[in-house]
Amino acid sequence: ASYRTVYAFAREMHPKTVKHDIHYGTAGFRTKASNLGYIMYRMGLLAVLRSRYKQGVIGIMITASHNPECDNGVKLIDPHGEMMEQSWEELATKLANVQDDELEATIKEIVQKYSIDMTVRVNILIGKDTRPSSPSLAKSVVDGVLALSGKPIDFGIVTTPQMHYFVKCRNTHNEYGIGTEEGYYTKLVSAFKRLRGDKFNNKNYVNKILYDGANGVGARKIKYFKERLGDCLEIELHNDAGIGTGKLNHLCGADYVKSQQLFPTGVPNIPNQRCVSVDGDADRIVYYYNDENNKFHLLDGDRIATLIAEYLKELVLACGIDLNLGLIQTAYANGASTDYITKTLKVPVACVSTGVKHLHHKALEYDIGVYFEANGHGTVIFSKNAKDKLNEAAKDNKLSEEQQQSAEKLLALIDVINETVGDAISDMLLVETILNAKGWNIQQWEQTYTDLPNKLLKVTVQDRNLLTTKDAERMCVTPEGLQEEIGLIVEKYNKGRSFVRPSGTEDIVRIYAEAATHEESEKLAAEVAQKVY
Ligand code: NG1
Ligand code: ZN
Repeated sequence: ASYRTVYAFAREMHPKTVKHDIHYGTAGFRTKASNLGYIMYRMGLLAVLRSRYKQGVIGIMITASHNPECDNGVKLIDPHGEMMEQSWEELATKLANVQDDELEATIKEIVQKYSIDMTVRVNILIGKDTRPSSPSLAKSVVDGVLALSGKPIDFGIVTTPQMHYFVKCRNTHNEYGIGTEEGYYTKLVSAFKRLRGDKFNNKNYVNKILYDGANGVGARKIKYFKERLGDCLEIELHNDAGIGTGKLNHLCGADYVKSQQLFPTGVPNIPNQRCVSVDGDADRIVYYYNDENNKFHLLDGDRIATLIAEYLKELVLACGIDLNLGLIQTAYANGASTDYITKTLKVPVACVSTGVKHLHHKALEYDIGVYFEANGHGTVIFSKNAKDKLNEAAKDNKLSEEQQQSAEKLLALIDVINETVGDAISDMLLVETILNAKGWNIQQWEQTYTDLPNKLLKVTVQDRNLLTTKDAERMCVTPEGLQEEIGLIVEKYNKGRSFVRPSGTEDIVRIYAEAATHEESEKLAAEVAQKVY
């Protein structure tokens, strides 16, 4: 009987409105919000199937992250709090594109293929960002969940990383943390306070930060942190415009700051003042400041990753436990950061394809896996082995006091970190903890290495899928001859490096170039772009 409901609902309330196929990409489905009603409904259906199959709680996040306010999107979250497994992305694409009258048959196919028991009672957690289109899209998701007799649990407006956290908590019987907003704030803030102790300021570190909320959910949620952090860390909030003002991500936010390499609007320009920007769903963060000559300085995801890796390595050494630490980057990582990590920090670096799921997956191979995309999306994950050993060490009276304390510090750091996915606010608390521990201002952090000037371009092509790549997207395979041409161009530049790849989230090809000087990096990017058309 429930299959009948599926079709009736679809036909009457959520009919397919778009003719062309749309794909579940690196960030789920993402397009103009007005085209997404039926997709949301169908993702509600899919979540119930996935939940019954995995016998666990599944999450659905409605957001288009850093994209313009008129866009929206949806992605599914697996029981461990990770992005939905890749094999099911194809099912998502299929279910999204069939005709309304093929929905029931498609569902039956999935049920049969995966031997899904359709009588299992399941909970689906639903969260959304601040976009004006999100409430009605959330209703469509709820209808999808109900059509297959699942139980929707609405978390209202939350950040993407909060959703990942809730899902993980609910699937681990609150062992990871309490699966509520309050539980989330309490876990992160109490660990942060434990690490900071009563030394709010330390040497050159001043406990004040300007925070650009991108006029989105990151602005809303930081208020809960502010209340709880008190004098421990002063967060001055900017870009907190209300819902529907059209200002979301506009001339501000982490994506704007990183891709334009510009100071955002709406944040006061105070020389040498440490600032951060988060993106529209608060899973990315970048640091920056303007110096006394009004020159802009960006400290991006690579910078955050190196700071974290260095500090964790120090602590692991100090507690004398044998844990392997690795750092995972993508081809977009600045060459200078890779050099610094491998040669100076002597931490092994792996390079994987763009998309957080690839980084996360690779990071699981280490006891401590630090992963960041240059754009500021990343986190740290700790293996069970690492956690067990640290818990033992913290209690082991045969160890020196310093060793025990280092283990305790690492355990507290684990609690500041949202291990499920990149989390702008959690990452900020982690960076602030490290800067405080080192007694560093932002300039000292920046001095660890010098970024190579770089340029990111995008070009629109007829069919971006004609471009295929290998070697973690650093080389292109087709069109034939393109890689050789790029190679010849790159050779002409001092410290030149360039690669092209089709975007997984937009209908464009991206071109990245870095070289010894700013002018050269721009010229190199432009020359390579010429070859892509
Ligand atoms: P695409 O559009 O595939 O380049 C972009 C980002 C990714 C990732 C995803 C998901 C760049 C160059 N690419 O992917 O790093 O964050 O969006 O949001 O920043
Ligand atoms: Zn985002």
